[in-house]
Amino acid sequence: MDMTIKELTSQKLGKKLATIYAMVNSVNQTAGPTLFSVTDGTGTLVVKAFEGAGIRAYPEVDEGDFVEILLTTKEFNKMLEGEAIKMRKLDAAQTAKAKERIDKLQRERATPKSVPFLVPSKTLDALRERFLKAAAEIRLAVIMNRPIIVRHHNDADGYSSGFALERAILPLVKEQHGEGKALAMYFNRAPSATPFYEIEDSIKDTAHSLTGQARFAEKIPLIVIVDTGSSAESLLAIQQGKVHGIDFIVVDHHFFEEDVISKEVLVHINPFLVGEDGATYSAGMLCTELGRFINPEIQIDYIPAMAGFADMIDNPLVMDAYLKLAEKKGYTKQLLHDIAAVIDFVSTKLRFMEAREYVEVLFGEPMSQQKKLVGVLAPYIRKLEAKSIGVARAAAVKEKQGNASLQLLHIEETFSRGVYPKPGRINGMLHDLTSKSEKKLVSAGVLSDALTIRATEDSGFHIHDFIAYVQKEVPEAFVEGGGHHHAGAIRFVPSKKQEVLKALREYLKKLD
Ligand SMILES: [Mn+2]
Repeated sequence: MDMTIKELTSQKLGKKLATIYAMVNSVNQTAGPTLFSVTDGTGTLVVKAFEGAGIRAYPEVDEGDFVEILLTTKEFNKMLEGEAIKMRKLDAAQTAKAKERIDKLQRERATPKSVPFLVPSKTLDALRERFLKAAAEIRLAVIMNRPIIVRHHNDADGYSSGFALERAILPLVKEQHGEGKALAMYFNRAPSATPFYEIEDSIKDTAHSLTGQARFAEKIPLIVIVDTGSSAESLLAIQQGKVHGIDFIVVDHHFFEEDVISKEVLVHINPFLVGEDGATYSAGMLCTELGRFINPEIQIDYIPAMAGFADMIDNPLVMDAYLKLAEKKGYTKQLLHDIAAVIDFVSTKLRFMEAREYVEVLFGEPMSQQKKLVGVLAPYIRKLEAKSIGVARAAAVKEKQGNASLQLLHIEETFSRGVYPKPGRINGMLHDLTSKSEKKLVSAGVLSDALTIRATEDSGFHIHDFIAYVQKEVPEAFVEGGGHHHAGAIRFVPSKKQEVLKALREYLKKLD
């Protein structure tokens, strides 16, 4: 009886025989039988064939071939497995027909349903086509047994973005491959230490994938970069991955000077690409909306509000609407702020670990555990924050540059190494406090090879103008950086620190 894999897995075949027509994804020789992983567009099935212990069955059938298999099925480790009675390679004409049918079925299955956004927003409306395309590519990767790697910024918004996609994608992987090992093999989420996709991460991701391909016939992955990736700093790392066949999707909300990324990736989502402001939409908000296109079943409505608070998103109407959704799930504004602080704190401890199960607790699975964790850690974190604020206030140096007030905080001279909060957050908290009484304020946390900067709206400070200025005035400092207009960071050659600070003072004088 001719059957599809979906029919096989949804009905019990018992002792009866069935025939399927499928493409071979991979062939693995074990010490016992040969394992053929096959797909027919409706699903994937591992089919065992036994010729003798460790002897390759059907040696004429290889990866990429189309076959007719007469088989029985049985359950193995909670997963349905086929046992081949007979396998035959299809001829050229049959292969062409089968390929066309499978391609069509896979594309159809990959096409996402167009769901309404959680909140009304013209930014989201302008990005709708990109959301649909990204969701289709991600769904197709799952259907084609392609591993997916999500790389995210290592702060609360970045984690929210990565987790939202994890919640959307994992159930699809489970449906495709069953539980167990597959969940680790076909989906991976990991934080990036830098606020861009760096060449080191790119080389490691690639090396890992090539090993998987050589040893286990894994496919080359689709990498989704979130809460980072839009700026030119990620270009080399993306191009490096593409050399090896990796495809990329970027979901970001940070400003970029020039769009050099779109032409390199399958889909690029960023409010700035459609004339909107990325400071009004965080990556966690965007990824939650994208997650709903990938998998409309997900229940993560509280994430956008938390991610928005974490990134201090300036968009009152949209934030109110997201907060209402979170409140319906039992999350108050205070609790969301506390969760964001706990995620930020934990991210500094986990560093490069994926920590899937721990992150699930952080995000409220279950919510009772999340609340307990916040109850233990949030007071401790607030104490650390209060201490750093006290230390920072005493150590900060203020100077007048033109009409602007410059507040300098020398991080390394003031704080122990690796102290929490991170320099960017300490500088941000100090800035928020000082700006209550000071107009035209620019606050800079100074490190030996970096500045983290916050500025008030009325200061006229613009991180990208400043970067252009210092690049022109002190070219030998090799300044790079980015961020939002009034919040950002730059890095430079350590020996040019004094020249960079001088350029900052001169830039501020010119703002009048
Ligand atoms: Mn962000």
